[in-house]
Amino acid sequence: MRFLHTADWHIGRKLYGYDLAKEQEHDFAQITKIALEKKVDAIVIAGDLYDRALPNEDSVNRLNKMIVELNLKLKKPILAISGNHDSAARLNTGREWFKATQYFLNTSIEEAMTPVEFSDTQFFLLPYFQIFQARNFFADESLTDLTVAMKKIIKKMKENFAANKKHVLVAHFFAAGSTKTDSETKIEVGGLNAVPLDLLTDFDYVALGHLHDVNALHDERIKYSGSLAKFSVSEAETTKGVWIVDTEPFHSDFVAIKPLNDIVLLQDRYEELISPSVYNEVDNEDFVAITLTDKAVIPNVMNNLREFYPKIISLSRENQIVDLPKNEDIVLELDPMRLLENFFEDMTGEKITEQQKKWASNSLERVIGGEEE
Ligand SMILES: [Mn+2]
Repeated sequence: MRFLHTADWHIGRKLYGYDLAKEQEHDFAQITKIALEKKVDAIVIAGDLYDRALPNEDSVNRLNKMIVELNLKLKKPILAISGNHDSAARLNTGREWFKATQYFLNTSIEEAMTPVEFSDTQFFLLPYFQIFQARNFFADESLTDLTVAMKKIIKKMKENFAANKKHVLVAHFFAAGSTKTDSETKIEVGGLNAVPLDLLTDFDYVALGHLHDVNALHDERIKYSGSLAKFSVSEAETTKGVWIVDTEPFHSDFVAIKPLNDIVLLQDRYEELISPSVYNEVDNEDFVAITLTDKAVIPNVMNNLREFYPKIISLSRENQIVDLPKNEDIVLELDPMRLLENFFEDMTGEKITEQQKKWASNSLERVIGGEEE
């Protein structure tokens, strides 16, 4: 069979305060086109459908429209899992009747043990999970290590392997040896560590979500599709797209999608940046990240540059940050425990104790499920 592998749509995501709704719809339209042109039998979405656990109404409407388009109008089966940004419980609502139209959406470890079968392939849809969920599933209090948990999960999946079928794992985690970009996990507390690749060799293909760069990992059978759109300046030069995977004979092809509005990196002197030969080359709708090479002070530099580049998402000097657009993402990208420690010290003048840290870390573990990358 042939399927399309995508992930990390993050519907509702903002790029440094700019709404990405139009960009995401444009990218989705291309995915739809690729699915039709390549005549895929199914669409795999490897987690992080939404950007947050409580998406706003607009985001819910937009994702629903996309699923309706693929699943109801084009009649493409969908195989999906919840990622760490999604609320598993919320996505799970409707799971039973989604199945009626071949929209398979798993949000728990237990559901992942029963494969979804299509022609020659069994799909094991393993959502993002936290270690306490593995502890509960196996009723094993001693289970504190991700590698051990993954070993047990895969062992249990293999009990359901049909010998005459191909086996595809769909999952949302950080695979060992992968490289991260700035728009990914900054919150490690309570989250999962790296999964060793040698645990995954029993699968014919592993369709991963979580990391946003398709080049985060280079492995013939274990792949990240990367995110739907570019979500940080560090992804400016990456290519977005989807994998088209054939199970027999095995073959995979990356098909690129072209962004509606790209992230443009500019590094130059101020005088150059405000000359027509430079700014005329940049589309007004593109997001621009500027590095100034000047040493002198330039009064009102951000406002002046905005006349030529309306959508500046970052402005820095070669060696130091001068100014940044208002950006709620920046604080969120700091490690939350570090933020708390700093805050505690600022407020009380004392260092936080180990006991307090443990309490805070446990509380955080319970709430961050939907707030990481
Ligand atoms: Mn993600």
